[in-house]
Amino acid sequence: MQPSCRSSEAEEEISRHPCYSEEAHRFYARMHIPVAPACNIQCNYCNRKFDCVNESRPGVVSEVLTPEQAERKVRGVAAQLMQLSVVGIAGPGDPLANPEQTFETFARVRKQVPDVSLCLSTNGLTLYRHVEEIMELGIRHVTITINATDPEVAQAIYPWVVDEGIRYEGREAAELLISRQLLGLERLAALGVLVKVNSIMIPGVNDHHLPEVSRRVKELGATLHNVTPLIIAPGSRYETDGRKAPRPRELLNLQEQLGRGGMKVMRHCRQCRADAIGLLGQDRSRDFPLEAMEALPAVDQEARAMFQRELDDTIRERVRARKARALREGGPRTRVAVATRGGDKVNQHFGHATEFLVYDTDGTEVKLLGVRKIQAYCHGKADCNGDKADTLQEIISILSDCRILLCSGIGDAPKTSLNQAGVLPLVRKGGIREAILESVKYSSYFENINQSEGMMNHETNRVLR
Ligand code: CLF
Ligand code: SF4
Repeated sequence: MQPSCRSSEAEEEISRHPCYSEEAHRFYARMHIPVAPACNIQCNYCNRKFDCVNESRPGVVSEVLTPEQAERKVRGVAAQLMQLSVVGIAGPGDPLANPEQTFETFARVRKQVPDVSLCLSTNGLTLYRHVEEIMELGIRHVTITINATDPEVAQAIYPWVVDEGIRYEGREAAELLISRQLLGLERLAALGVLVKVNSIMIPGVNDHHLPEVSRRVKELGATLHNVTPLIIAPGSRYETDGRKAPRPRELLNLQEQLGRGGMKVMRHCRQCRADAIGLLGQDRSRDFPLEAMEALPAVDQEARAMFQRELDDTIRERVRARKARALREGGPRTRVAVATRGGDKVNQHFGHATEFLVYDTDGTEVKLLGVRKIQAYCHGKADCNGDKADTLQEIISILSDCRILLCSGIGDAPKTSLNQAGVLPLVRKGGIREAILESVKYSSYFENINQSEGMMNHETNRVLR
């Protein structure tokens, strides 16, 4: 295939993938099917009682499906969820430690719903052995979790790996895993597969090393780098060691550093469950119980195609408009946190939010900087002592670089505390972009009043509300 054909094909494949395209994640949905329970390595942040932490929220347990059940479920979901564009296998263990179940499931899905993209997420230990099957099944998106390319660093993350019945430990385990991950990446990228690399930022272990990881995986052909904050599974080695998640600002700085190195960086990852269904940030898995799938109508391919063509038009128009409004370089920026349940809307109460989307705006353009999980900190000190004031302080420190917080509702106590910390909480509903642009206008107005009348910030907010 000519390189230009390959690149336009890749662009099209990315444009409908909610993880590979920031724009697509507002419109297109993914579905994870938990068919892979076993794992062949040990990560120090993982506890096998729960789902694979590399692509899932820790502390979550998914019910494992057989390939036949998974097929039934995908068919039922595709019949109802027209925006379903990707079916992924990301656990609950490592998909390639369960190759029979994983590839049988993909083959069944490919037959039943040919229009969805197949997506595989793996620790990469045995990836190189499955390149042929991946190509034959037309799996175009593969994620490898690579936390280190230096065995010295990797040793502190992986105590052991098992390959073909042999257990490797220490440096030997680290060297084997890294060499296999890089080999798999290189082979797939050379064949035109869109390889995303996930890395978990572990302060004091690999945070300083991730720019080198980014450089190396880019060199080998990775399309995208997704760095997510360490979230420690209960009962894991890192929990015992007292390791901590990075601060949001540290993660943001690292992502910006990687971006400056020329790598495309994913900033909207939601660390999904291994059985998640819906738009990123939404989990509708409970809306699609396996028992209800039999009674559903067959998948209407024509209706799906028509629906998705309309979505494509909407996305193209948004991208065109965004480019036309390109950020004015050097203009003043305002950072805004948004509480949302998805759907590209401000629609979440402050008290119920488990994450905030954080944007920068110059008053004309709005740019997503990343997702800040606050549930992550619930595994920390604030949650353990059950003290609401501590929890609030934790949230405020996470949002301390934001000028405005948008949510659909907020109580008096957090409102006052946020104001005192210099974060202006505003109650808004509706589209995120519109709400951000409108609120930035308001905030400037009230800042002016503050200056001329010497009013306190929290007073102006009371008037605004
Ligand atoms: Fe799933 Fe992963 Fe495929 Fe996406 S998720 S297997 S690439 S379809 Fe996406 Fe979820 Fe982040 Fe993964 S937001 S955890 S990056
Ligand atoms: Fe756990 Fe996933 Fe690591 Fe396996 S690869 S040990 S399931 S985090």
